[in-house]
Amino acid sequence: MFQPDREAMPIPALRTLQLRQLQAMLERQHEHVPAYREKFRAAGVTPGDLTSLADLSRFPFTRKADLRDHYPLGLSCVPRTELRRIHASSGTSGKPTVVAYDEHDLGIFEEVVARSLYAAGARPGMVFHNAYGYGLFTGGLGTHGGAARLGLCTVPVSGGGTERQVQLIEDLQPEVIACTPSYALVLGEALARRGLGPDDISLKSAVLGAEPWAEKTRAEVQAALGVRATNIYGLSELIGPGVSNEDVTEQRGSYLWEDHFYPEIVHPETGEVLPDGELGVLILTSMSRRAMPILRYWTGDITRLLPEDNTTGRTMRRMDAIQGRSDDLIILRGVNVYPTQLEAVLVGLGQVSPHYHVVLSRSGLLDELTLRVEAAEASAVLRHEIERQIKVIVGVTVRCELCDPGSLPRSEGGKLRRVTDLRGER
Ligand code: DLL
Repeated sequence: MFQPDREAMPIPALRTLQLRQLQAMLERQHEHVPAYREKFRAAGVTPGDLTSLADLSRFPFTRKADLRDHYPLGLSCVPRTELRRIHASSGTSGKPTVVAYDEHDLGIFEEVVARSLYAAGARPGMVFHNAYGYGLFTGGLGTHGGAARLGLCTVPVSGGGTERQVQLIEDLQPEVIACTPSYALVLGEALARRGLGPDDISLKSAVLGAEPWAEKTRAEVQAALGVRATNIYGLSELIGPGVSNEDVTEQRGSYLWEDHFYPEIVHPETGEVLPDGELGVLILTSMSRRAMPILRYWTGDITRLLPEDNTTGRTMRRMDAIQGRSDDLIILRGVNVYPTQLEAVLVGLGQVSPHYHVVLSRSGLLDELTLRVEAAEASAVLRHEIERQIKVIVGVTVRCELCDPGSLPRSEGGKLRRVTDLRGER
């Protein structure tokens, strides 16, 4: 599903479409969402002030905290009865961030994912091994909907159960696989253990995302699975996966579906809009969504918009791979974790001091999180209880290490770095 009328739209027409959609979105937010009305008032702007795309920089950012403050559906523009799906991702305070879709929004979600899968090399009639997690996470159901729209035959295997996944790849002969890049490496190893090389399986394309990854990983996945791998980017607040995707023939920069998501790059400290080509925080506006359009969302992801020298005929801009984050979000095997979620569990336990430190490392192919905590008594029971509660409450497996009181770093007035990342380049 290549949509030339959209993906190759002449730039002046694309800019006009964006402006019209942004104007309509601001009006709807102003009319239906008191929180946006208040944000506009505080910034001294009204929807009528947007007469050109450049005017958008006068409007306020939306941050994760705004979604949390108006949890669960305070930023929704439509009555509850019009909602057709709700997804959620983890938030800093333990409360998830909720995103709601109406019928129209689910149609957009399918369209942008179908476009992404097509760009990744998927074609109608192919079998699609979907190993993104199904459930509240947008990865599984999001790619599923797009695959149906494109005309793929989906195997909704979800995450985990590596041996079964390998068996299904052998038996059902999928041409396309979607999963996190780190899991693609795990699958590659599992295939090799069974004596299966890239020529023994049918896979041609891998659609990898939900966590940062580097060119080195691309080469490893391609060699292990015999695929061409492309980068899919997205986030729940905007829609889910399918905000952008690389083209399989180019593999350099993901096309941002600019008819639905308006991108800006801003300076991480001043918030000033930076020109194309410069690194900064990616800000995205989901212009066309009806139920919960988000204005200038501060993604925290550091990247740049690439100048338009592409070879595919698309007129939309590409974004570079994500270089890092401007906040303390940890992405552990595709799951978003904030250090404060771990802290909340420790505080709730009451038997340890609130001083803790997170060390991220790599064991073999998978990321590991070691949580170092100060405790007066180093008992194995306490250690296991912390690990168990974090698994149940936060949803990730961590290794806990108890240390002597006073031994962990303390803040020296500035921001305390709670996280040491030893994972290096992938
Ligand atoms: O991870 C949506 C998704 C699902 C994208 C499947 C791609 C594939 P969240 O759980 O809300 O949504 O996490 C969003 O994950 O702000 C980035 O920091 C990170 N992220 C997502 N895709 C990429 C990528 C999904 N391709 C957060 N490269 C984002 C680097 C990524 N980071």
